[in-house]
Amino acid sequence: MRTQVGIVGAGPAGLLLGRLLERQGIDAVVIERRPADYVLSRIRAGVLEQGSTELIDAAGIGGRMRREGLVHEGIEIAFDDRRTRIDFHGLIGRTVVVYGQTELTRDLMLARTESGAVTVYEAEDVALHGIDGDLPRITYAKDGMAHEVVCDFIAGCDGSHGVSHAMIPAELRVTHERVYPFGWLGVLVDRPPVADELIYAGHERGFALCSMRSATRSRYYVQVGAAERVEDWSDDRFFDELCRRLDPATAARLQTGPSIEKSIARLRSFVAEPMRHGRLLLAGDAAHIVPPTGAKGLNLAIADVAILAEALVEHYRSGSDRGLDGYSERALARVWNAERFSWWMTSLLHRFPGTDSFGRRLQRAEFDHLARSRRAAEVLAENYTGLAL
Ligand code: FAS
Ligand code: PHB
Repeated sequence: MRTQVGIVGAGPAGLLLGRLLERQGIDAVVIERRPADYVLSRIRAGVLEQGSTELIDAAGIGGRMRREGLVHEGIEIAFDDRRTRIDFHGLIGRTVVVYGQTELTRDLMLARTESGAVTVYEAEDVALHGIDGDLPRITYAKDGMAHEVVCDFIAGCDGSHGVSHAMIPAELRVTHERVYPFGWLGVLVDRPPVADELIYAGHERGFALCSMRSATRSRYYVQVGAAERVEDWSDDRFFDELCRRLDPATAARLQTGPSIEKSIARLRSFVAEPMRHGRLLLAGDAAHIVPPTGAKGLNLAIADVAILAEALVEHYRSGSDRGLDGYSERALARVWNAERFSWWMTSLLHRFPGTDSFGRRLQRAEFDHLARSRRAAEVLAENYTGLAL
């Protein structure tokens, strides 16, 4: 098979890149190792930055997001017995949209099916070749047959467990990582959300987050130890712990119910540089990971893809590689800003094992400054709603 851009991975990064290229008449084939249903079954992000929603609109797949997504003008942040609201719209005139990653991925898959663009699911033994030459190739096996896709470029959108990032030569590759000594136990439940907006709670017992997917479906998280196992957490134990980390009025309002999904996400910050080598370009989790505290992971993947699509269109339209040559540096500038913000939100709101009284009082002072200073709140609002793409 021959295509212009071979895309490895049918997560949001790969599918959105394919969509943006298709809209510009550039042919792309997506190669995914899992079945489509499996990709959709993974419960992940829930918040889209304003820039992300505008790009999704521009890609022509924003209809359902605009109908079903929830526009949020702010978030609540609690710290022990104190609470403050960060009014994004009042402070900087921007908002976010609560719309699950699963739904965005579903919209992207449908658009791709309707356009007839080629997506190969359940591809086995996916491998990349010739990225230093002019005609890189993707090989894979399916139904016992060997296949090959000859490309002009390969976009590695295969997430943190993919094969693409390892194709950057070890002597050129620099990685930066911070592993946090805790994870997030998340529960999805078909009950109305406890509040109209998200509540981030930094409590003595640990972090908690009250989020949602719709007016009838809620998403809750509690910080748990790094060694915790999901099978040790019954629904009752989860909701009991969640309520102990919320203020009494909120806890009293919370409607519990049987979990329809329950999982633990380990938290880490990770960046692999550069995001390009030869004809291979990395985007999304294939190049970087952030703790979900700042709701940046999915939005970073979208931002990478916006920059990459622009660079590929420039190459095919004008023959210039200025965008491609600058892709890694431009994408990484935004990645590191998001890494900093996600690390800061995580450091502010989580209970770190071994933190002494001084460390805990520093966290409280950080919260008090945020609650008291309009400028501090504006900085959080600017980062949470996303810098302009
Ligand atoms: P993805 O991992 O979504 O997609 C990569 C795709 O590549 C997958 O479908 C995978 O099957 C495929 N693949 C892997 N190896 C392959 C191979 N060798 N060949 C072919 N295909 C291959 N972000 C937030 O903003 N908020 C959150 O609350 C949040 N929660 C998260 C919880 C968890 C458990 C995880 C893991 C991530 C979470 N994230 C969150 C981050 C997440 O949303 C990612 O940022 C987002 O999925 C990034 O999208 P992609 O880069 O497309 O990577
Ligand atoms: C979610 O709804 O899954 C969610 C929202 C905000 C975050 C992390 C996760 O920061």
